[in-house]
Amino acid sequence: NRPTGTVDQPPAADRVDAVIVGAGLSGLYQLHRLRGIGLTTVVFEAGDDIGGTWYWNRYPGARCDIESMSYSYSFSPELDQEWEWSERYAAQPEILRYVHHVADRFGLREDIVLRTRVTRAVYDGPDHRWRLSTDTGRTVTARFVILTTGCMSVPKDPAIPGVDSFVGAVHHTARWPREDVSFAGKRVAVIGTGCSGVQAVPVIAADAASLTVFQRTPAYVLPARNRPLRATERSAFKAHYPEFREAQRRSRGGTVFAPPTRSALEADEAERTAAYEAAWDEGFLNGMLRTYTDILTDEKANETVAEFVRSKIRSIVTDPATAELLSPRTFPFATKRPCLGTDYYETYNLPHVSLVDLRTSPIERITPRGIRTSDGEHDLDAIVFATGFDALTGSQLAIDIVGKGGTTLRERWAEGPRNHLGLVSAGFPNLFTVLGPLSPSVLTNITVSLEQQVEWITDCIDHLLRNGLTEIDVTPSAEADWGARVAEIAARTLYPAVDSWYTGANVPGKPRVFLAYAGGLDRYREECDAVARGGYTGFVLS
Ligand code: N01
Repeated sequence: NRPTGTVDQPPAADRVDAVIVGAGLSGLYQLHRLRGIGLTTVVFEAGDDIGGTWYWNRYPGARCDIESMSYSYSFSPELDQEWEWSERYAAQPEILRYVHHVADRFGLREDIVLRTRVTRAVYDGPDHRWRLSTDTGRTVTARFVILTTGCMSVPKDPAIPGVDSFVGAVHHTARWPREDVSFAGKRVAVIGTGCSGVQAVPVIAADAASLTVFQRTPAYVLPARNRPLRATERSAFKAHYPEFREAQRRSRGGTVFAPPTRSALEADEAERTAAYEAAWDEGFLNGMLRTYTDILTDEKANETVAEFVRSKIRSIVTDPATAELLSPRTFPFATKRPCLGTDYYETYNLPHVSLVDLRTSPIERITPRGIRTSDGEHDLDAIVFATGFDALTGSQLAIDIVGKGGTTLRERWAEGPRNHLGLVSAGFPNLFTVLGPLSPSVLTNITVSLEQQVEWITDCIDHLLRNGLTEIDVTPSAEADWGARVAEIAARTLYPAVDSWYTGANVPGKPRVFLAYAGGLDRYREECDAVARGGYTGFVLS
């Protein structure tokens, strides 16, 4: 009982029902669901294997900061029962093995075309189809396009002069080679101290002859407390997996915990310290945020956590000057994503590890021998860039997308992204985005968010096909309302005032917009469901 309006063509054809761009966690699930409603679908993947984020980010120490039992698909109870996570926080190789297991188990590979980057997508109005071009010369037309291109998949150019002159090895954490990289006996630099740098630093330090960390802004790093999972623990968890998955779906951010009930400022110092100590010992990304209600909304409340973390840094790092340099003071706790680390601060006590403060000694250029700062030259054998991404909008704008009337997405988003529900932009019909801007995305456990969006998109396409409709577009007013709502919710928090990748401030020239929906995944899901139930309010179906 295939829905009406689908085209029965093999994926090698140049005419399919749907194209999915990107074979990471979102793309694979989107493929599975579109097959479920009978669509012929092809997935184009730029990399030479599937896995997306977990394919590219194979740097030393790469690990998820959401617990493995939570950071996984929930759509298949059988998958939940059969897969065995080995650690509390899974490392990149294990997550990639899981992705491959899912692709095999659900027979997804045959519709995935690797080593093929979608470069251009043009909407043919009269034909109601997208014409896609790729860097291999293959072209295809599709009724529907789903961009599962990742929220952090375009590495940011650190724009430091002289990189090409360096005679040693240069790596970016997000483009790590597949073959082993050994730093044994080498003098290594890491530039950047966000979550990637924080994970890489202790592991590289264990290998290298010397490690110099070039830091512009210190991060708040909480201990991960990673450990192996016991078989008894896993089976006890699995006995209640369905209820846990349901609780995840209903949660604010895709992780399950009891929400706080009091302001940090209502508690006295002893009570607060006890709460923060417990969170520190537990090792949870949201550990501190779940102590009190106002950590992300009140600067004074936030400062109590920030100072607690600084006190921990002072207690771990033996050199007081280094401890002070590592102490974040320029932005409130969690307004940039906090990091989970393993022995991060402890690493600075090692004799062969040093820290360069780029605020006082900026990099002037990279030279053939190393890195020259205003204080002199550091001789090096390898440089690791952990300098982040053009987040949330970068991967969509990397494709030359031309919508109705010849308008490009780059033009439409020149002042910042515009869409309805984070899903579709006006003038770009039948083009959906998963984990894109103005959706909960990066503020959540993305495995839960991506399932919610993929399921909504699939139901929407099914609705169109069953009703003999060809197009879903957005009214400009719905788009404007959604943008205003996302901004208004963000304005109630401390997020928008901070220079971060959440606000686009890390990429020179990028419009400054708070890029995620901060109202919670639970509320977002309700809004999306209400829109669908109401006959797709704000959208134009024809
Ligand atoms: O990138 P970032 P990331 N010269 O943008 C510095 C997720 N993630 O790859 O802050 C010198 O956070 C920059 O300094 P500043 C997670 O959501 C998750 O680390 O701009 N320094 C900053 O210190 C995370 O938030 C996991 O002053 C330069 C760093 O580089 C997101 O990915 C693991 C520079 C970039 O930090 C991004 O993390 C890893 C320059 N020219 C990542 N340019 C887990 O699940 C930038 N910097 C655990």
